[in-house]
Amino acid sequence: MKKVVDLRSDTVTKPSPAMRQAMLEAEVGDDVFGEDPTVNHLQEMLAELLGKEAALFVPSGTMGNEIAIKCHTRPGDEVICEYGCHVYNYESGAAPFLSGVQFRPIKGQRGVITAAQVEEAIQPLPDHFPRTSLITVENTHNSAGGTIFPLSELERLYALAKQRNLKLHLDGARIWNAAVASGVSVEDYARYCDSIAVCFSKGLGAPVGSAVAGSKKFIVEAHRLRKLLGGGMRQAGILAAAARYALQHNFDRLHEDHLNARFLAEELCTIPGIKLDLEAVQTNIVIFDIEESGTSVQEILQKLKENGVLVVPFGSTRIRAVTHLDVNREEIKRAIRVVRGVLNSN
Ligand code: TLP
Repeated sequence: MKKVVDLRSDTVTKPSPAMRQAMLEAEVGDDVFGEDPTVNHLQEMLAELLGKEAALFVPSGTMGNEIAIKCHTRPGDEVICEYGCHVYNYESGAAPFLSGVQFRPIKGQRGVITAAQVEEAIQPLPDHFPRTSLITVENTHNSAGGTIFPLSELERLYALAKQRNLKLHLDGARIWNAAVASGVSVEDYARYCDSIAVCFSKGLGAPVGSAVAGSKKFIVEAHRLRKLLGGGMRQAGILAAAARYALQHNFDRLHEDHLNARFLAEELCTIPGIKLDLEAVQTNIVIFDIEESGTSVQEILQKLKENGVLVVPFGSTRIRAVTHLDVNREEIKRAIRVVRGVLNSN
């Protein structure tokens, strides 16, 4: 029985034997008391890597983003974001629920919103408008297909935020991919935001774990909110050890996933019935449209599954495939053969 090629997300990776060994050997303590040496070390490492004053280990990317939104806003405020972004679409409505804010989504170009667009979306001051207090940016942008937010535009956005007394939060769940693909350091990206959320459990391959980073003041409040949200973990060093291992060993290799995604995308383009924006394939995500095939997404997904390939639906006519460290080039080639076979059989 051949291994299933699981391209549903880079979240599906399993800890390698070496990562498990690092977890086994982790020194631990009670992290709610701030006494877990491995968590503390990871947080210090990360703050330094991102050039921020402090960082906090949290259970998930969603919690990291939501803590940041709650820190930077008051109920009734408005948050400017891009239409397809994660905080607006895929966090179960957490921001309105937990922080009492509403979103003002603006349509970006491959996930990128400009300072000019944001400036127009900032509410005027009179009392009957919601108060704009926060801008969120996603890098890489998941639903745009893993696209990179250009540093120059981020710099302009941050300058605008400062000028208008707004905060800027960066959802950097896949900032690692952006850095490897663009050659811009994570520190340079993080320079132009007040807070950043990063994930260890996506392309870096850790089983669990994310973090937020920012000023010391921000992290003191983030620490309180993590407890409030039920995210205070005890001997979390076992998880932090996996995250630390992921950062040390799986960061530089992300370019392999990018090459695999590029290869996959270029091959998918040659299959009749598939449409794909090759320019959007900048990191490890490939989104393709199957409308012209005359078959439904659900039918294709089912046939792919029967042939050992897993992907996820992304809207009514689109499918997303994500490359990661548990899928090699041979398996990508197998996935391409299966997709070709399924679409040709229609
Ligand atoms: N994204 C998941 C799904 O929720 C869509 C995936 O499979 O890609 N920010 C971004 C940009 C993300 O893509 C995700 C996860 C998160 C935040 C949330 O991370 P977790 O799942 O750890 O809460």
